[in-house]
This record gives sequence, structure tokens and C-alpha cells, in this order.
Amino acid sequence: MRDRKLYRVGIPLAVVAGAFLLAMSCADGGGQVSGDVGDIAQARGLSQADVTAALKTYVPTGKMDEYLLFSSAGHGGQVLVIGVPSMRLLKVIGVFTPEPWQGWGYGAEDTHLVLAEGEMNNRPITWADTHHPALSETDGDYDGQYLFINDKANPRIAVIDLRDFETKQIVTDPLMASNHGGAFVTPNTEYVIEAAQYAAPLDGSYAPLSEYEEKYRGAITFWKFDRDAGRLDLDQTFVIELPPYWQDLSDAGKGPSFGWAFLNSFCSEMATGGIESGNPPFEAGCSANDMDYLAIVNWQAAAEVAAQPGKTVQIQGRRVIPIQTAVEEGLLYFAPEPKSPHGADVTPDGTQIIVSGKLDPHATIYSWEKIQQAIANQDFSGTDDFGIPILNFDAIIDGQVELGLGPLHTQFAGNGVAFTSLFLEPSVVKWNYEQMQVIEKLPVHYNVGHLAAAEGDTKSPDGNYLVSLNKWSLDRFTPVGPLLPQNFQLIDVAGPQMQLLYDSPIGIGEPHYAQMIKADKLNVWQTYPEIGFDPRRMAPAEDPAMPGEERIERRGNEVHVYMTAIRSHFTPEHIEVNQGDNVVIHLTNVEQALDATHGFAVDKHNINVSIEPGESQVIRFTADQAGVFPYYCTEFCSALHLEMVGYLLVKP
Ligand code: K7E
Ligand code: CUA
Repeated sequence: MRDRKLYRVGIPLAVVAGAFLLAMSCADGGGQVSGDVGDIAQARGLSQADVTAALKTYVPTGKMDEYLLFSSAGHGGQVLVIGVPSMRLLKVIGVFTPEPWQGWGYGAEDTHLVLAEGEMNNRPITWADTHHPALSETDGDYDGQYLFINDKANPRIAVIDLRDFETKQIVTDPLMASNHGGAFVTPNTEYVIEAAQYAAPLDGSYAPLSEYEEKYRGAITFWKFDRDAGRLDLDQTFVIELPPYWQDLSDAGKGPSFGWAFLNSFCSEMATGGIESGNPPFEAGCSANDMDYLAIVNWQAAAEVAAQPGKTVQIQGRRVIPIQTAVEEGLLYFAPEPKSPHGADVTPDGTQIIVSGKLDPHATIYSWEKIQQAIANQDFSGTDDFGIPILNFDAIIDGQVELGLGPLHTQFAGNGVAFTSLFLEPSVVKWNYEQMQVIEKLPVHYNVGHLAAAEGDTKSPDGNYLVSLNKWSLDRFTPVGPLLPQNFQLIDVAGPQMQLLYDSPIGIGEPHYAQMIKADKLNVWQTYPEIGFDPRRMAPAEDPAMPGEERIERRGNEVHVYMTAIRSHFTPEHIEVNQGDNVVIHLTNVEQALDATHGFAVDKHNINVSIEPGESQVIRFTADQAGVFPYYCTEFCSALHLEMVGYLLVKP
């Protein structure tokens, strides 16, 4: 209601005048309003809350955002980078999906090599259902070095280097049919955690659904991260076999719970659907039981077990710890968790784990200390069908708090304050998990999934900004057809009352999760460090074109072109080859000036490469069509940009 109170000229005027008079004083015609702040607000129907929201989000030209929000682009297959508090979209990083502006998958060999790592069963897969980005951490804090993101549909993890915001590696998980509980990192990015969602045989074979309990399995993969190399290391990666429940979300313990991971599951009913044959549909079969399980995994001990001979089995080239071994070695325990849970979030101090009910209005708060005691005392209420000990529920919880309808994901603000999304209300609820009290609810628009708080997954969240990642936007934006954008709503959570600040339409995919990092933690390269640099290897290129050494060399039926780009010409400007020749262009942008990017497109060849200052790329294609093909720069780089062109002449 306070949102809709009309702006009154009065107290806020002095505050707003400076900022707004400058910005608005020019507006005269075209339906714009002139006058002082009060007049403008009145004429535009802005409430006092609207004006304060505008002041809190407006970032004037030349000023920069305080935070960067790294968001999944959902089935857009990419990563979005958004400035906070302005909510301006700064970049769409090409990850699993070709992206022509960045030349991601349009001729630059390096980008094809990375995308090719993501092929599954020899099939190129050029889309992804990205869910959870994870910033690399050092000592439980985002360190601004790397970003990982999962693909739910085709179980994969991508590694993005935050020096140049480019994807460096894609790994596939052949054991899983789909994944969901990733990417989540351990406090020093020792491992990137990924968990299967829908169960399937781990060896990739066929098995009828009647053999579900025997043949189908879940899994949790601990991808070893080699920080120096900036790559996930498959040799040191290991997997723990899990029952064929559907794994949901993971989080890594920190502080006292360091070395452990928490992974909730649903559909422990092991329903196999088949509504068409008179079976309960999945939605009913998977929510029949009152309790599912939170898996509690000792990854530090598991890494040691995985290194011992005879303790693992090889499945599809991966080291897998069988369920039975995991139980015998004390690596895996279950805690009951109520009613189709969603989200498992470790508190900043690492002493508690919060799990939401999805079909239960409560969040359950598990105590790490009590879990440890229950494990030590073998305080079990039984085992599941696969022999995994189930901890006694009442012995390990600190309590349950009724939050509202459809609680999903929790983020933190420090001092015991948490925010949980309520999908069904739809609202964000602010509550205190130490005092077990609801503080405030704020309606959001609409159907919120994840929340992202400033530094929200670290050991010291900032407690000022929260973004609500809403699935439906309904009436929030000017209509753009039946497919509506998602709605990211920025919320100021610094004060005693939450204030909704800004609606940001997301017109690419359906983002799930995002993480927000203080921008000054990143150490971003402005240009590549030297001329002739290979961004995939993050090292000087092996055979780059260098200024003064441009040339065309024929090697059999391969024609190597050493080409440089600088405002406003390519050297050479003529390439003449014979039809059927294989053309290899070594292309270097020899600029060192900030933002002096050149493009390189070859007409009718599906080639468009972006070469940033210093970057060197290799472009390979077969000149299979005789004819004349201009190549030109696709970035408007200078006054003579249109003249930055050459001719590829292919002789029959
Ligand atoms: Cu809740 Cu994939 Cu994290 Cu979507 S998941 S919202
Ligand atoms: Cu270079 Cu346009």
C-alpha cells in the first residue's frame, strides 16, 4: 500500500532534487514532463516509494554497478551478466549455445573445440537447460575467478573464466540421464558438485521400467577443479552411486560442516509413472510419502576412499563408489525431510541446513551438531531399501518454521536472517532461523523460483540486495506476444522493511538460479595481455599471425593465411584459392586499445568471428564453392569500418 501513496512534495524533495533535476530538466516535448521533481512525479503518477526506488536503482552514465549478477539463461543455454542495482544486462556469455556476436561457434576453431566437448553420444548438442551458476570460492567467499554452470537436460558442466568472461571447458557426465543438483562448489572450489535428477541406468544401457529398483540409479559427481589449469580434472573426479530417487539440490558444508555436502531428493517413492496404463501419474506417485531424504555426504572421506584400489567400480570411464561401499565407509547418511522438498541451503556459518517443503508450508532447520551426534551415536530410525542409514528425524532438527505456501529456495543476509521464496503465494518471506520467526512477507510478480542475495552463498552475505527470479510476469510488461519474459525483481532488503525496487524483463530463456558478487572482487582483463593470445588456452597462441609477418602459404591443398586486423584494414585483403582447398586463417587483432574489437565474417560461409584486442584465432573451412566472397569486419570499429573488407576469390 505504501507503494501507491501519491508522491508528496516535502521531505524527499531535498534528497531527490539533485539527482532528478539534472536528469529531467531537459524534457519538453514528446509527452515528456518538465519541471521540478515533484511536478514530474505528480504528472507520471509516481508514488513516494516509486521515487525512492528510482533513486536507489538509477546508475548515471559513467558510474558503475556495485554488484554483478551471474544468472542462468535457462533453456537459452547461456549465462547472463546483469549489473545491480541498475539491472542493466551487461553481457550474454556464450556457453552451451552458439552466440554469433561473440563469434561463439561461428568459425573460430577454439570455440568449436569447446562446444564439441559438449557433444553427447557423438551428437552435437547446441542448447542447454542451464539451472545453477556457481562462483568459485576461496575460504567460503566468492573469489571472482571462475563460474560454473550445469545443463540439466544433457548432464554437463561448463567452466567460464572471469578474466575474459569466456567459456573454457564443457564436461559431460555419461553416467547421468539428466542432472539438477549442480553446479555447487565446495568452500575452496576443491570440487564442483553435480547430482542426477531423473534416475536411469548408470551404464547408459536399456532397462525396462519394471526393473526400476534393480537397474535404475541416481548419482552425485564430485568434479575435481584444478584451479591453476582452470579446468575440471576428470582423472580426479569421482562419483557416488545413489538410489533411484530424484536428486534435487546440493549445497556444500562450510565452517564446522566443511568436508560434507547436503543433497536433497524427492520421489523416494520410486514411482515410475504410466498414467496411460492406469498407474498413478508421476506427480501423484512422487508425492505419496510424507518423507523424502536429505543425503548427507562426507566428500572429504569419499575422495580418500575413491583413491583406494578396489573401493570403486569403473562405469563409462568414471570411478564410482557403490552405495554399499559408501555406507560401509560412513560416507553417506539420510535424514528424513518432509514432503517433496526443494532446495537445501547451508547457513553462512555452516551450522545448519535449511530445507523447504514445496508441498509443506514449513522449512525444516537441521542442526549440523545434532547430525554429527546422531551419526556418532548411530541414532538411526532404520535404513532405506538400499541399506543407507536414516538418522532419527527428531534428533537432528532444531525446528520447523511455517513460512507460507510453496516454500522453495533460501538465501541469507547474516545475523540469522533468511529469505525464502514462496512459489504459490507468490512472495518472498523474510524470517529469522535462529529465532524461528517470520518477520515480513513481500508479494512478488509472479511465481518466484530462486532468490539471489548479494554474496548470498558466502560465509558473509551482504544483506542489502535480493533478486527474486520470477517465472511468470503476467501484467508487468508491455505485451510482446504469448511468450512472456521472465521477471527479475530487485528488492532492497537493507532496511527494516523490504522494498521492491525494479522489474527487469528477461527475454531469453527461463533462468533458474543466479549469484550476486561484489563487482570489485573480479579481476577482469580489459584487453588480452599480449598480441597473439589464445583465449582458450589462456596463453600465447602457438602459430599466430603477427604484425609485419602477414602472408599466404600454400601447404599441399591447405592454404594458410596469416592475417592481422587493425583499424581499418585486414592484411591481406585478397585471398585467392582453388575450389576444394582447405583454408586456414590465422587471424590476430593487433590492437591494444580498450574496446577496439574487430569482427571477421566470410559471406555465405556461416563464419563470424569476434576478435578482441590481442586475441588470435584460427578459422578453418573448405572453399568448396567457386565464386567471389567478400569478408568484412562486423564490429563498427572506425569511421572507415565499411572499408575494412577483403575478397576471398575461389577459382573453379
Ligand atoms: Cu528451483 Cu532447477 Cu534450482 Cu528452477 S530449480 S526454480
Ligand atoms: Cu574493424 Cu569494423
